[in-house]
This record gives sequence, C-alpha cells and structure tokens, in this order.
Amino acid sequence: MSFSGADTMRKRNSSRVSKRGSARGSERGPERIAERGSALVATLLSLFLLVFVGLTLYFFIGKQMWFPAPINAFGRDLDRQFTRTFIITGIVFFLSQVALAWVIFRYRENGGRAASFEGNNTMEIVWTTAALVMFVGLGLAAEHSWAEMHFRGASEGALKVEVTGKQFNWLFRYAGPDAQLGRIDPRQITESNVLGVDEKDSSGKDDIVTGSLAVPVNREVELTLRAQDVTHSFFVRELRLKQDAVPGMAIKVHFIAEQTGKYELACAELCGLGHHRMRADVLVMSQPEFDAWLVQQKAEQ
Ligand SMILES: [Cu+2]
Repeated sequence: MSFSGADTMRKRNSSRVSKRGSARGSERGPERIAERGSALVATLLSLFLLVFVGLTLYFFIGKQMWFPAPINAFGRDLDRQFTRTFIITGIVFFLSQVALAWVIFRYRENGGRAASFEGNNTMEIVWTTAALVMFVGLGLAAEHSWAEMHFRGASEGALKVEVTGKQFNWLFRYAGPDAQLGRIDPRQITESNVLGVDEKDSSGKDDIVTGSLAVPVNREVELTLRAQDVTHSFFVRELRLKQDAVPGMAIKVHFIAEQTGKYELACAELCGLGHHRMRADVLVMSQPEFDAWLVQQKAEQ
C-alpha cells in the first residue's frame, strides 16, 4: 500500500467510524492495527505449528501406542521399511513445517504492501523430482519383502490350514491323517457342516474344524483364506500380516512364527454389526504341543 493509499484508507475508515458514532477513542483503532500489523496472530500460529510438530514427533519417535514386536522375518522386514519411510517423510515433514512457521512469522502483515509471486519452475522441478526419487526408492527397497510374501509360494513341507471368515467368526480347517483337505461345496453348508465340506470327497472325512488357529513354532504355515458372505480381513499384528478374505476366492499367504505365545487375530474389514467381536486366538506352540492339541480338537468334534 503506497503512502497516499494508506492515508486515504485511514481517512475512509475514520469517517465511517465517526458516521456510525461509535464509542469514544475508536477513531484511532484502524491506525493502531496498521502500526501493530498481525504480529500476535502470526506469533500464535507459528507457535501452534511448532508445538504441533513437536507433539507429532514425540508420538512417533517415542513410539507411543506402537505395534507389538514382530515374531517373524517378514514382520521385521516390514518394520525396517516402515522406519525408512518414517525417517524420510519425518525429515521432510519437520523441515517443511518449521519453514512454514518461520514464513508465517517473518512475512506477517505489518502495514506494508502485499507481495505477489508468479511461481518458480526450478522449484517445481526440484520437488517433483525429489518426490519421485523418494517414492521409487522406497518401492525398490521394499521389493524383496513384497516378492517374498506375494510372489513366492510356501515351501513343500508347510503346514496347510484353511481359514474361513464369516459373519461373525473365524473357522480353521486342518487336514487329518491323510494330509489332504476335502473339497468345499457351498451348497452343502448346513448347521452341522458349517464349511460345506463335500460329503462325496473322502479326503474331507478326517478334516478337523476349530475355532482357534494353532500353529507350530518355527515351521512354515500356508493359509488359504476364504469368506462365506462378505469381505473380511485376516490381521495378526505380531505377524504384520493383513490380507482380505474375499467370497469366491481362495487367497494364499504364508509365514513362520518364531515365538510361542497367544496372539490375536482380528477381522480388519468392517463386515457388519458384529465386526467388533470377530476375533480368534492364534496359538503358537511347540510341535509336540501342536500334535497333542490337534488330537484333542479331533476328539472334541
Ligand atoms: Cu469380518
């Protein structure tokens, strides 16, 4: 605003104020604001940004409300990738927010003329390239773990378990002594044959259906995920494993749990009113314990 422009503005403002006949002393109001500028607002906004950045960093670096420790190789890989991503995006976040706070304070309104910018091609190219390099680089760094999980199947000796999600519980099916799971025929689903194991397939006669997922420690497990009604999602935090179970599909995932214990399988797809209670125990145990568990499950059927 030029000197004469500011003068005109002041005159106009004060005449408007006097016309309205407002309280005594207010005629000097607009002038005082112009002198002081927006120092208070700019300072508060900059401070708020800095506090907000500090709190965000505290929650991420201090690992407040974080994941439990992983119990498999894939989980550790995924955590490393997670950390890499957080360090890079965290530095960008920190620098850009602090720069924003500084710009808000440094270029606050102070009664002067407003500046205008046209844009800067060099800057555009620099940050677009930086973002591209960052995303492609992170993708390449994760390529090995991704391929390990999605492109390589389970090895020969893996324990095969079928997992079925339905509103609102999980069911697990183990092969009996014949080591073969019987065929599934949805038309044969009844109250006593909840999974619809085909009566005509003899390999299904000795199958064992359970309500918990028990697996031997340090042995590869191959899961085949199915869904009977809507899409559900198989999620075990400690395995860092999350995979949708989709009606009409048989999706395979595999893992090796390296630590015995009891973990939680939670459905991670909002699948209906009872979604919140769609959970099951994942029991990682020694091979002898697992064998005994399976015998006991069979006896209970
Ligand atoms: Cu569900």
